[in-house]
Amino acid sequence: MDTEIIPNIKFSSISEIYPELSQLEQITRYKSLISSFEKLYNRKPKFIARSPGRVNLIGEHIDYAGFGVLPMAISRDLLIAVDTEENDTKVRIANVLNEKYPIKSWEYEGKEKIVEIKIEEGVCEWENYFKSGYKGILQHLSLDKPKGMYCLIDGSVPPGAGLSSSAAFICSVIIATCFANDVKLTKKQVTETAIISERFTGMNAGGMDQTVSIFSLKDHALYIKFLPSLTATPIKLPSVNPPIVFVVANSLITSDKVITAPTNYNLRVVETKLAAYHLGKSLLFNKPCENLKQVCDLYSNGEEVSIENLIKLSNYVEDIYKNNQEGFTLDELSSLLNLKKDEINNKFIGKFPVRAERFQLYKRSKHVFEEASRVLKFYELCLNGDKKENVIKELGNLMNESHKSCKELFNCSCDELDELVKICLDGGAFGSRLTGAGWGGCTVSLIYENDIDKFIRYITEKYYNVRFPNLSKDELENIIFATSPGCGAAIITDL
Ligand code: NG1
Ligand code: MG
Repeated sequence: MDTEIIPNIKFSSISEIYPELSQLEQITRYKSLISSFEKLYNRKPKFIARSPGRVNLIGEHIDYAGFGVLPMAISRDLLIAVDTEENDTKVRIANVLNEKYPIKSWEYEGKEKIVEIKIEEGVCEWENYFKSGYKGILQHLSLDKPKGMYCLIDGSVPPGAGLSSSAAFICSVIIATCFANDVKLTKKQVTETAIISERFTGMNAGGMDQTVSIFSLKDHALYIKFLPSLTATPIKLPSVNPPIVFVVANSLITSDKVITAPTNYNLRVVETKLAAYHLGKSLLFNKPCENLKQVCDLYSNGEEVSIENLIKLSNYVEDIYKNNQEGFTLDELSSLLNLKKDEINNKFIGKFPVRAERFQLYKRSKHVFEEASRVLKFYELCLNGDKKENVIKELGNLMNESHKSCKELFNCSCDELDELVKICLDGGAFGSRLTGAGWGGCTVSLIYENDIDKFIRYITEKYYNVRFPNLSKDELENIIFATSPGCGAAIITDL
């Protein structure tokens, strides 16, 4: 895993990337990207970088606490067609949807600064995603004179839908910049750079999305562990008869995570870390830990924490927060942790702003430990489930418990997602849950492959026709679709 590099794929073998059914459509898409590039820049692209989005099957909001997660890549991806320029260091970016995403360009500003990224609360310019990946990789490479680049982008991962369009974008930028400058990095180096880069957008992100975008193998989900160091293990889903499939359904509630981060995503990261510090402090007789990874360490010396120990941790959470399940104000935290308010700010909040009246330590840490144990159970079922009679039911139950916990303990669902999950279960899904950060975006449901059409018809009738009656058939195909596990990032050459 440490030495693998991003594969180079020839244009003629695009079939290595996409499922059989969509290959013709993809070839048309690539050809149209190339011809738009030629029209726009009056030159030919040298290569295309692509990285996929993902759907998380189970393990929500626990990657940044160091616990394992189990997502899979989807075939929807972000393409960047690139030509390089030896004579300057300027980057020009455009998007095939040029009305929504206007053309931008900037000069390389030297090894120290590289490029300026303006983060204002409430606005996130689209070029920030490009700049974040670009800055991250150039910081890593420290080149004297990066090549100028002409780039045209075409993304098919819906933004703000919990399918990780942001990581797909940033991973593509990183591999494109490496390839443009003749640098080879291992998949692990690219992933680690992408994780750091994404934080330049203002999100205190975990590492799931970048790992799955880079490491996925076709027909395999990915079991990702962060301890003792990042590992990504491809696994087959149980092969049962009739075969199973996952259906992604977009609630059409867009959650712009960068904008809502201070009260949502970044706040959850802070609450999770505060809980870890506090739990560590009490478990270790007053030697606090800085984050949940160290709470894992208490039981495991940096290895994966066993299900038994996760249960112990979860029981401990019940004990310690018996008298406070409603959360702590900053003043209360200050006396609980024996830290001054600005020490709390410096230690846990830092450069990612958060806003909260109360910090929920009980609910967040309980979710984290229980969700982590669900991931281990799901993984075990993928490894040995073929032989088990009730495997699909069991997988489904774990997904349902995960949704309930996201809703009630992590408070990252919303009414529309809850309604959609309920409709998916009424429509015959074995399990259904929100996927990704939540607060909007998509659900993922487990069904039999032969039921796809019937299932999609049911959801359309009960959810989309009621809430969004004017959607066309084409639009619906992008909103609700079945997916099989897709492959990871690639550079397509010989255009
Ligand atoms: P999305 O759905 O892409 O915002 C986010 C984080 C993940 C993970 C999930 C919740 C980023 C890039 N991704 O995903 O690391 O924490 O939420 O499980 O911030
Ligand atoms: Mg994202």
